[in-house]
Amino acid sequence: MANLNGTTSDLRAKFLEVYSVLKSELLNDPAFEWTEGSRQWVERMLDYNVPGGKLNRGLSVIDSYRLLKEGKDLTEDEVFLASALGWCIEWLQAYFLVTDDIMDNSHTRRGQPCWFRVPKVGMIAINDGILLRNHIPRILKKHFREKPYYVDLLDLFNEVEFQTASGQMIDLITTIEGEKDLAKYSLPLHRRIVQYKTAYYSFYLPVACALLMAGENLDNHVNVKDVLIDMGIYFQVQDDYLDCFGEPEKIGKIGTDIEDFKCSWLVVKALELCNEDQKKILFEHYGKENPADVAKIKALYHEINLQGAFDEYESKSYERLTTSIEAHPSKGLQAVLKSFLGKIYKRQK
Ligand code: GPP
Ligand code: MG
Ligand code: MG
Ligand code: MG
Repeated sequence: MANLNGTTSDLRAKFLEVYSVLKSELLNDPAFEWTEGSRQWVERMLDYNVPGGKLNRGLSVIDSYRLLKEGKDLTEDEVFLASALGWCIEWLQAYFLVTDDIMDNSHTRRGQPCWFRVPKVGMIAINDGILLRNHIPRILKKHFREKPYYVDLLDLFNEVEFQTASGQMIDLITTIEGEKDLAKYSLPLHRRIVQYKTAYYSFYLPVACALLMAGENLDNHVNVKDVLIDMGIYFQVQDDYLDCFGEPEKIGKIGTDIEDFKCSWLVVKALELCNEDQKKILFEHYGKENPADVAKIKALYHEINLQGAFDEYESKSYERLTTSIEAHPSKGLQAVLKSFLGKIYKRQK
């Protein structure tokens, strides 16, 4: 069998080829009577929203599957199927981001205007989000219908979507409580939000896909799941940090958490570190659209050295995660988890 495992850039190129295949299947889906206009719309919408990110979630399905096979070369067919599952996660992510940007009133994403801000798109973006979501079971049906793990795959995507939407719901309704009393924001509340809105779909889902493809029963991998959820929480704390302290050119988006009154890790930590006078500033200026209010909050964050608090959180998380990973009995799964952690530790985008 030819060596299909080559370099990372090879893998990326192969992965992108699979995107073209899946896109063209969707654009010729016999369940719909396509017109030139509708086909062009969907193609532009997909190219704008699906492939432009870091592709970490998608690529990690192939990576994880290969590590589970303990370095054995993957067949052409295995690479295609793992890539197709990786793309299902990227489609899910595109659906979440298109709709999240409307809900968060965001401006840019992946270095370009959010899809709903593109002229003539506007609220059509909501339906585009629904379409993106509907593409996933169509991809799965076309390529996995005959597999023994098909039902488990469908169930996995359904469960994870439910968890994410529930996390998004608490992310959104928490701001109503926060506006009444900012002091309600706490680390346990933050943890609950980010566990559901981010960790399941970003960290557990790629590995769970690889495990199902490898013929594993997910019920036997609860400890892997726990480590991945813990890693996903750390990843969203980084996202919260970068929302304020990241460079928009690097992260591809302009932060809106302060304006949106979000229960971000930063504001929770700030509540912990502020003296009474500083707390007054926080209560007065948090959650306001006005750039002068936002600037006051950012100045306060610098004053109390939130960056230092984050650095400490980051190294502690790294140590804790490394310890849990090394306690895992399977070397293959240790490698999967280590590779994930290596990709996100001290990330700047
Ligand atoms: C990240 O929150 C969480 C999501 C993108 C999940 C959205 C879920 C839906 C059901 C729509 P975020 O708002 O901090 O992300 P970002 O900073 O990328 O906007
Ligand atoms: Mg959001
Ligand atoms: Mg957002
Ligand atoms: Mg964010």
